[in-house]
Amino acid sequence: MNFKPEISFSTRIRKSPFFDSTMKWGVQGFTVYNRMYMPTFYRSYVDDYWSLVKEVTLWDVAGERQVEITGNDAEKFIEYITPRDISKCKIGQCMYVLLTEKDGGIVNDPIVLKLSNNHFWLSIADSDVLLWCKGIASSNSFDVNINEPDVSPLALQGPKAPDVMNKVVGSWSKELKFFNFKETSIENIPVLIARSGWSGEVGYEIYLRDGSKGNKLWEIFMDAGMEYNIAPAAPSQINRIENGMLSYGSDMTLNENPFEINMGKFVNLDKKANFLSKEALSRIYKQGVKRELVGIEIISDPFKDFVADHLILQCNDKIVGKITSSVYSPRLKKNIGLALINKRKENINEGYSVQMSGSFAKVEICNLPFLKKNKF
Ligand code: THG
Repeated sequence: MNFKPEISFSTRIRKSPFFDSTMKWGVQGFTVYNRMYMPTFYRSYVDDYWSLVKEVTLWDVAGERQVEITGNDAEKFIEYITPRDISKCKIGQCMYVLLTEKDGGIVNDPIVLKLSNNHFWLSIADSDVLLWCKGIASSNSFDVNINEPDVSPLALQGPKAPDVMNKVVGSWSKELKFFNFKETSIENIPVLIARSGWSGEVGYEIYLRDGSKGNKLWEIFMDAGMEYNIAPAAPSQINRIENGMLSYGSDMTLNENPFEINMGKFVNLDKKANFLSKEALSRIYKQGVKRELVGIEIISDPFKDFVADHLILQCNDKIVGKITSSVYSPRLKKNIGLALINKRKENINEGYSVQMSGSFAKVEICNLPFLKKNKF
């Protein structure tokens, strides 16, 4: 028998401000992200992917909630929860950071947006950053206010995204640099527009600042995008794995530290500001890590779907790690993935395999990313 269970809807899980529009435009799958339904596909994962890499797509990513930090110690507080040096972040800039616990474990990997000197947003992945931040702030003496504002991101991604954005807000959007943003409005709807997005393609994120206007904003972009063949879509697992972008919960959790997932470049151990994970990360850096995150190719028939299990990796009959994400890439015409494995001596690539549906498939370790990004 082939059961296809559904996620049940209830009042406990939140609906995004774009929910009605996504239903109207034919959403076929949802995940739950920060206690909010978030679309996963419309026509099919592969059809949605081709629209993203060839044309332009609109995504409801309202589940990427904002944690707003204001107050005199706002910057000091953010410095405290991340090992990255954010002192160089200018107003109007975004920065990708890892939030880390006292033992160096990763709590989340948000984008920081600096709105003014005492005003920041953390645009978070799927974990309880609001609670963690409130706990840290109330057990230390930081002069900060922490809350979840009424802000919901939409993503416009794909090679024709600049044309659509140009039509909606004008030509300044073409000059907006990667990871910079501007506050503006679209037909009186307050928004913040950033050049960013979780894909290897060029794109923007539109942070809606009034949840009651979600469906109106969605239709404005759909209307403007018609002549460019815009399609509703969602964060693409295929595209993000091709481009070596990680997903919190899948490829990293509280049990991994930044060095194990090859994100040492986002750790500034000697930054000026004090931070919670300083002692632990300094020790881990000195000792070296025992695991590494690598790209893999799985030599087998094309996967039909995104693989929803952490498959166990073996090397010469010994368990050496797990595949954290894997999918068939229609562009590369092979099964690709990310894996967390025991650190190899001299980057040895022999003898790796994975057990899938009763038989073993050969696994090859490769360099990341699989594809060069087209986004800059
Ligand atoms: N957009 C917004 N919020 C988010 C995400 C997003 N919150 C959750 C999740 N995604 C956070 N994770 C990432 C991971 C990677 C990137 C952005 C958010 C990213 N990385 C760039 C890359 O890999 O090319 C470069 C980062 C850098 O070098 O600074 O963009 O997508 N609003």
